[in-house]
Amino acid sequence: MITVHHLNNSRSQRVLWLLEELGVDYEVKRYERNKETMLAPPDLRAVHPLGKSPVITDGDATIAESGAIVEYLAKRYGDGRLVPAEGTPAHQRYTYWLHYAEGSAMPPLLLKLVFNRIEVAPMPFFVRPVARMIAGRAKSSFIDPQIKLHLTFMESELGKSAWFAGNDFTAADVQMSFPLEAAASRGGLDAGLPKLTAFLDRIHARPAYERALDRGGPYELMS
Ligand SMILES: N[C@@H](CCC(=O)N[C@@H](CS)C(=O)NCC(=O)O)C(=O)O
Repeated sequence: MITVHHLNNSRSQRVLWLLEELGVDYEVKRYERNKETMLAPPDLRAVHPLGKSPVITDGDATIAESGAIVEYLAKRYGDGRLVPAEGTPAHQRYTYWLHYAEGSAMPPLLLKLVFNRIEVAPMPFFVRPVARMIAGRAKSSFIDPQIKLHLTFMESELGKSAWFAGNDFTAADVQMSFPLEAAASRGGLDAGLPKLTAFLDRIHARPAYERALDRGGPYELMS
């Protein structure tokens, strides 16, 4: 039996979604973020030394890193579904997006989250204006332009085909959902990006996505 070690409001939601798309049985072990630090509880480190979510266990195997989990589940349980045929251009694109989501799209979105939090963090009143100025500069000079660059790129790619790897929905779309949901909650995903907005609407309407929300509990990404 597959166990998904699921942290609330986190990337592991997309693993639940993929399992629902594949129709595979699994159990969910829930972990709650620390309300102040937003970090995962220490017991997640008993599953994997980094203590991050998602991580899954399947028999004797423990698999961390969402791209690796998505690849593992699609290969092992997909029976050819949700992965384009090997050796095709669609498979090349599939591999690209599977890696791009965490390797390229997430870093500026994570920086945005960190600097947003710095702006509102409790600190001595005389430090606050300086901290806010530095955070504001980091966002306006680097982070926001990088996010825009990536969103514009993704928007143009979705102008070429209905889904990221081609005209069929694949596990790469599941992997790509998280950066787009993070962008939507952190600002930056607006009416000027209609293809990305439509992508989110389409995935949110999928019955498997809905079922995964029922299994995972509330899902509200930090802004
Ligand atoms: N690149 C990793 C990132 C894992 C990660 O940072 N997960 C976050 C949840 S979205 C986490 O566990 N945060 C809590 C913590 O770092 O303690 C992946 O895709 O699996």
